This record gives sequence, C-alpha cells and structure tokens, in this order.
Amino acid sequence: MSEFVLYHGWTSSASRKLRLCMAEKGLDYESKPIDILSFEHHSDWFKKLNPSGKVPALLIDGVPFVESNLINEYLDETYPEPPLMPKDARQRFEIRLFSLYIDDTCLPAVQKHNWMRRMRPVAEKWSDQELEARLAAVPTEERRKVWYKMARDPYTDEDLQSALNVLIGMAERIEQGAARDGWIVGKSYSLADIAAVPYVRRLEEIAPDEVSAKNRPALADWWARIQARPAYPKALIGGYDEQGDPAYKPAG
Ligand SMILES: N[C@@H](CCC(=O)N[C@@H](CS)C(=O)NCC(=O)O)C(=O)O
Repeated sequence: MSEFVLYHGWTSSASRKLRLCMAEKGLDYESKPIDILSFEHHSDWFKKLNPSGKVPALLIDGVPFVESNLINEYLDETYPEPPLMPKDARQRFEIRLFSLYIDDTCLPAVQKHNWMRRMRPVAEKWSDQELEARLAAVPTEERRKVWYKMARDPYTDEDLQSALNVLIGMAERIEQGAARDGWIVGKSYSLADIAAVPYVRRLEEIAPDEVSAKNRPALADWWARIQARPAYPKALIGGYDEQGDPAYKPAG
C-alpha cells in the first residue's frame, strides 16, 4: 500500500470528490487541510505541489498528483476494488465526459455561490495594495480574475441565478440517468456518481426543492443510496458553513 498525503479543502468540491473515492477504496491518508482564506494554496511550497495553486493535491509515495478526476481514475486503476469504472469502453467514455462536464461547467457555477459566501466578505476589505499583493501570488490569469471579482466586482443576483440554473440542469441529468439505470452512467455506482456528489450536496443547501423526492424522485433515491454507503460518512462532506473535522486522523 502506498503512502498518501492529501492536501485538501474541507468544503472544496474537487477535494470532496477525491476524499469520497479514497473512502470507497479504503485508502487512509495523512490529512493536510489547506485554508484557502489564508492563501496557503498560493504559497510557493504549495505551488511546487500543484502549479495551478488549487486543491486538492495528493502525494503518492512523495510524488504529487493533481486534478481530482484524473487522480480518481488513477486510484481506480491502481486499487481496483471496489471497481468504480465499468469494463465497457463506451460507458467509460460517458463517465469521463460527465466528469469533464462537472469540472468545466458545474464547478465554476458552484464556485460563484461558494465564493460570494466565503471569499467575498474577506476580499472586499482588502486595500488596493493588499489586493495587488494577493493577485501577484495567484498563478493563473483565470483565478486572478475571480479573486479580483471577489474584491471589487462581485457576482450579481443574475449571475448567481444563472449559476443555480446550471446546477439545476445537472440535477436534471442525474434524474434522467438514475431513472433509466439507477446510476448516472450504467447500472453501477461509478466515478461519475462520485464526481456529482459534492454538487448535489451543495445544491441541497442552496435550493433544497431541486433535490427533493417530490420534484426529482430518481435523484432523491440516488442521493439516499449514496449517503447510505459506508464510504459516505468517511469522506467528511459536512455542511458548507462547517469547517470539516480538523481533528481527523486517518485510521491506519
Ligand atoms: N479541476 C481541478 C479543480 C480544482 C479547484 O478548482 N479547486 C478549487 C477548490 S474546489 C481551488 O483550489 N480554488 C482556490 C482558488 O482558485 O484560489 C480539480 O478537479 O482538481
């Protein structure tokens, strides 16, 4: 068994997805929570682990791995039990496509809500000088723009509504997959379901009706089945306003 050190955010969707996959596989890790509001992820030591300055990053025997979708697939290949990717190539393609959609489309949408709640109250207080210093440490243009928005040009109600609409679209896709086959892709729990979990968890907080049994019965059943899995509580996916479990120590 390799040695794992996980740099992650308790409320980061990409980190939650990775913790859930590791819990399914029964992989213990040394937990290194990163406090995004202290900008640890923009420090030079962290950017050596992940040059994009984002969580999560997973050290496997001292080697840094980044990008949660790719890490989850790597873990599924190196720790095949229980399998989280089907044998069928077409279904594997569908899972990768869905995971890409989660990352490219749903992550920016959920971040609008999350960042207005947590980052905006901090960033709006920065002086111009502090803002300049903060932005200088952000390694990519795309993230610099978002941090600038949090400080000076926050998302509007319309922006938040259109981000919510994206998450509602995701819920509808899950509803259709779950109604058809029980899971998002095919008849087994897979990395596609894991990729969606943090977003459904967050949508449940932002707009509970959208995941209710009354409005989306197949999604609600899917969500209940996932939360009943032994791995789910081990992934420590708390409420967005909680700060996870700083006392967490891996069992092994
Ligand atoms: N595609 C990446 C996304 C990682 C990502 O965007 N992480 C967010 C938290 S969910 C982050 O570190 N944000 C901090 C920042 O942008 O400053 C992955 O799946 O690992």
